[in-house]
Amino acid sequence: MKNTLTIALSKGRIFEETLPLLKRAGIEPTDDPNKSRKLILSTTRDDVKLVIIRAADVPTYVQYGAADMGVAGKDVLMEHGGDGLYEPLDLQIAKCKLMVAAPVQRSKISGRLRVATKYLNITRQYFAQQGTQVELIKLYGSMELAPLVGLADYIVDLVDTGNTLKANGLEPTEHIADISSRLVVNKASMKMKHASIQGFIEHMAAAVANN
Ligand code: PRT
Ligand code: MG
Repeated sequence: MKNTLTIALSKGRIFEETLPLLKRAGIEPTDDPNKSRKLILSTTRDDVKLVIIRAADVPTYVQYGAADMGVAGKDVLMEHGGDGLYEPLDLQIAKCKLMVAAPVQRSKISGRLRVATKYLNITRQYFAQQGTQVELIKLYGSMELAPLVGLADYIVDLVDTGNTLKANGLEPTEHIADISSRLVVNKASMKMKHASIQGFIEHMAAAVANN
C-alpha cells in the first residue's frame, strides 16, 4: 500500500496560491474549502489529504506529525522557531516584507519604546540585536490601529503594497525580513515516507520553477 501524505494548509492567500502548484503536481482537492465546512479535504490522489487550519498553527501540526507536510509563511516559521521541521522548498508565493512601522507624524518618544505585534519572538530578537530596549505588546491582528490610539509607538507587521500602512498614517521605518511561503516537512515523516515525500518535493519544485 502507498504511504498516505497529509498536507496542512491555511485558508485564504496560502490556499489560493498553493492550489495551482499542487495542481501541476497532479493534486486537486475534491472539496472546495470555501464552500465545504470539512477540515480534511480529499484530493484526486487517494494517497494525499489536505488539512485546513489556521496559518499560525501549520508549523505545530507538522512538528508533531499530525500532518506530514505543510505550507507556512516564513514569518510564521521564524516566530515558531522551526523545531522538528525541515524547510526544503521556497514556494515563492504570498510574498511580502516583515517591517517595523510608525506614524508618519510622530512625536519624540519618552521612556521605553512600545512595540505592538503578533510576532513576539521575532520582535524581541530583532530589537535585542539592535541593542534597543522595548516593551512588547502582544496583539492578534489589526496591528496598524495600535499607534493611532496610543497603544504603541511602533508596530512590527507584514507589508505588501504598503496601502494599509498609508491608509492609517503609518510608514515603514525598518526592514526585518523578506517573506514568502515555504514547504515544511515533519522530520520523522521525511525518514519514514522518504520516497513519496521526495517525489512530492520534486514535483512542487518543478511547479515553482514554472510558476
Ligand atoms: O487571517 P488569519 O488571522 O486567519 O491568519 P493570518 O493573518 O495568519 O493568515 P493570512 O492568510 O492573512 O496570511 C497568511 C500568510 O500570508 C502570512 O503568514 C504571510 O506569510 C503571507 N502574507 C503575504 C500576508 C500578506 N502578504 C499581507 N499583506 N499576510 C498578511 N498580510 C496583511 C498584513 O498583515 C497587513 O495587514 O495585509 C496587510 C498589508 O497589506 P498591504 O498590501 O496593504 O501592504
Ligand atoms: Mg490575515
